[in-house]
Amino acid sequence: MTSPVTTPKETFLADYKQPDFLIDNVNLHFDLDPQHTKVISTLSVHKNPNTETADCVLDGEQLELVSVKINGRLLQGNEYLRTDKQLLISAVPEQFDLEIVTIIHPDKNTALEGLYYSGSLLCTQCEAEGFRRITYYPDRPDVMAVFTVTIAADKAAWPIMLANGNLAEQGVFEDGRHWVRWHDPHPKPSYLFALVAGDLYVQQDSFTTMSGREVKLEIFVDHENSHKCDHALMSLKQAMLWDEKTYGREYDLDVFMIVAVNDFNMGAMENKGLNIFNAACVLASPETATDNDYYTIQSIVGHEYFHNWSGNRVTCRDWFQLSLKEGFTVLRDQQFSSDLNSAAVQRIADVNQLRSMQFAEDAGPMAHPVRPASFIEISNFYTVTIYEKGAEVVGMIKTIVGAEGFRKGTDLYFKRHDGQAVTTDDFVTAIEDATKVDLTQFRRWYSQAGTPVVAVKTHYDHAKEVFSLTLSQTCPATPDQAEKQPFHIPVALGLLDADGNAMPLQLKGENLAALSNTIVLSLTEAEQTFTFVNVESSPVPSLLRGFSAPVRLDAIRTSSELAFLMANDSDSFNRWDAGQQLFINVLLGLVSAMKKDVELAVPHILVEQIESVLEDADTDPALVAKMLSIPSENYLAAQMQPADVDAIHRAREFLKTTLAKKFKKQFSAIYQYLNEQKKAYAFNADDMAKRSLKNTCLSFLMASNDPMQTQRCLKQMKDADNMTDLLAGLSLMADQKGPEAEHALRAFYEQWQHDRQVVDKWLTVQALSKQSDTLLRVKGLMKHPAFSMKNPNNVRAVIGQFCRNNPINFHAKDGSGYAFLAEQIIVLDKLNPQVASRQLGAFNSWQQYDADRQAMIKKALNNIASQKGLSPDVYEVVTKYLAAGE
Ligand code: 7ML
Ligand code: ZN
Repeated sequence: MTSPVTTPKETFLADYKQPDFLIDNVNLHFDLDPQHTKVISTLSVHKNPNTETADCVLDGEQLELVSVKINGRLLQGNEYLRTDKQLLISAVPEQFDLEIVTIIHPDKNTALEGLYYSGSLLCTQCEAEGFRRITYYPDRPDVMAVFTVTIAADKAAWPIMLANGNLAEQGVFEDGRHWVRWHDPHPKPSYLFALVAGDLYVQQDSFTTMSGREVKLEIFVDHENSHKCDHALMSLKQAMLWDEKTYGREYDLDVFMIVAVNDFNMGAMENKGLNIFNAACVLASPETATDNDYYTIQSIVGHEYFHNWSGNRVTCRDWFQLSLKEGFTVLRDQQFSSDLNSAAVQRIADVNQLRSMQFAEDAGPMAHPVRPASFIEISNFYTVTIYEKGAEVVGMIKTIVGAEGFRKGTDLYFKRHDGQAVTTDDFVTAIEDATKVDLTQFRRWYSQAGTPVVAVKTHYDHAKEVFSLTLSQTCPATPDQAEKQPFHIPVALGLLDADGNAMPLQLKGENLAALSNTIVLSLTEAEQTFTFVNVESSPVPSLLRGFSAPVRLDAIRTSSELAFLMANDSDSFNRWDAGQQLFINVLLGLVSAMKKDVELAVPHILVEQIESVLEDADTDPALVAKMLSIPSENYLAAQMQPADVDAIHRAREFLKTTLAKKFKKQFSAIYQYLNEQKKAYAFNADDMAKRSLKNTCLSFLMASNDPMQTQRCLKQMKDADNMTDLLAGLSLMADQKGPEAEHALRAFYEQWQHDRQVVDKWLTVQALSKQSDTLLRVKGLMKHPAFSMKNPNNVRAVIGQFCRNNPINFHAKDGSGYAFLAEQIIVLDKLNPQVASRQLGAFNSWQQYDADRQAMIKKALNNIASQKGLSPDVYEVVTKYLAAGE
């Protein structure tokens, strides 16, 4: 393997040092132009009294340097040192004004970091280290300064010019140019800086805060999207109110702005007072956005808004602390969604995502703790571990200290650290100080990677009426950590009697039974026994209720126990979970039956359970839809070593078809009933639940291979007044062969070709088709005028979806999927390293497949690794993947 010219450097948490220079005020002046933007930065700098170094080192990449002045004096070329990443000025005074003029080229910026040109828009993305592509600066989050930003540009081309904070002044020049000045009074790190300019439509609204201040709300979008703003504005107002009620957090500027942009590396960004969103994560109309889109938009708008406190007012000391703001903010957005919609559905979706993505990350070559100890490229650490596991970790703290204690803790955290850049440890300490709960051992969740496995043994003594539960924990080794110390694991538990009723929970040594049907045990040792007394009959334990900890439960439960829990548990999450485990057992059984060449059959016990789920379809349609969803092929693959891609696919199809045929009458009746109830589209939990169950029924009906059902599907598409029903129909059609499917796809494109968000859906539906010629089709789509490799949403819609969510085609026996991905990554890395590196994630679990496939993937990885001039992003991931195979 050849390495890049200079091997990218690894950064270590243990090497953290305070900044040598601090900045009080930043004055930025932009002369905007897509080809050639001039940036004049004036900094008031002073030496950090706590450090020694006298050299002032600033970060800067891909900048043209025009001039450097200290206290108004122009420096000569020999008075500073420049590398491709830094500017070093030696022998500076204790305190000085520094003026730096740089030139940048937004139109050449395909990496979409720093200031870039998107369509006819100029916009920025600075997290984590994009600000250094705008000007030389100490681009680290523990340097917080007050920013004043002046933007000047041609008025006709750039009528709207935005930056953080409040609008201070504006004016026009005589030559047709104009200028605006923004001032943000809250000190902030450079990663929260933002600038947007362009010809945009604005929709306005307002919100009155808990102290009675009126805040102006504005959303800026392309003119063609003017009808897609309502939902985001509504979600924003809901988020503002929710954060006041739930966390006592009030907004702190006169205006809150949201901008939608078409080219964006991530979902969105919480820049102070000026959140920038990927257009796909903020724009919605019933005709163009699905229920899922509406739901996600609400949660992302919430997420970015909540960062105003968890991230902006209190920020991260360094990037190893990323989960300080992200884990906590994800927990906050999950709570928000849960409070506004169905709590059970939200929890199921979160756990599904955690198990399918984060558990895989924890078990793979990129495994890292919630607070990593080192990285090469920080952009690679915006991971499901930092976000999703990070949220689980904060959620466990809440479970351990209780909701009230948690609120006291977060109040203290915000008060104590307002305006500071702090660590995850400071967060935990604030909770400890407010609640007097000792979280010393709990802190291991931040430093140890890997998913703990909790094994369960039970014993019931009939004569003594004693039930004992022995829990033991282990954690598999991860790349940098062979040995693990025991975690503090909160295990929520209930006991059910033979009739499915809750039993009293009295631990030995306690005088009374717990008041609630669920108690939280603290598992802190490698093995621990919990003894319950006065247990009148042999109980069935319901363990880890609500998924109280991000662990794998290794409980040997028979199908009948699972069926019993599925039918009787009062915890709806655990009812769903028991159903999923039953599905998994059945599917793995089918896979081994296939290998032995015995005739396939779906066990009666599952059929019975599905029957009773369908019987009360109208009590909770949302939950019923979740109960009917068969675990994904990817998730099943992770339960099998080596994973047999083809057998898993066939088993899943067999199960679906069998259930579809068995319950055709029921599916048909529920479908019809819900379809007749249909009214004009509205986004609310009730209607969403009904559409979700209706479309689940339709997907089973289509699996019954009855041509009549195809007609039903086509009719649904024809009658649909909303994208949820239309797209559900189209995805089902795209799995089929023949002229009807082709026609449906063509008609859809013709109708929606003017709408980027919808065209991306059209691309995805085709990339996910189970048809065996899908890779060919994907390659064709990449030549379609609607597709550009420079647009991250296009890349994700086609390449990302094909490689991650179409396992039967991506893992084709001939290795064509692997070769395809490698080729695309090589092309992408030259354009946009962050996007390239993310796509590489599709190879994360490469070692779980058979020897032939592993060999082909290894070849693909070596192909990537041997390229000259790889970005640090791709370099880090590809070398870690390859190292795991040695
Ligand atoms: C998570 C974000 C990023 C990266 C957004 C970029 C963000 C960093 C940014 C949950 C909901 C919406 C977006 C994201 C996400 C990966 C995921 N600070 O706010 O975290
Ligand atoms: Zn975030």
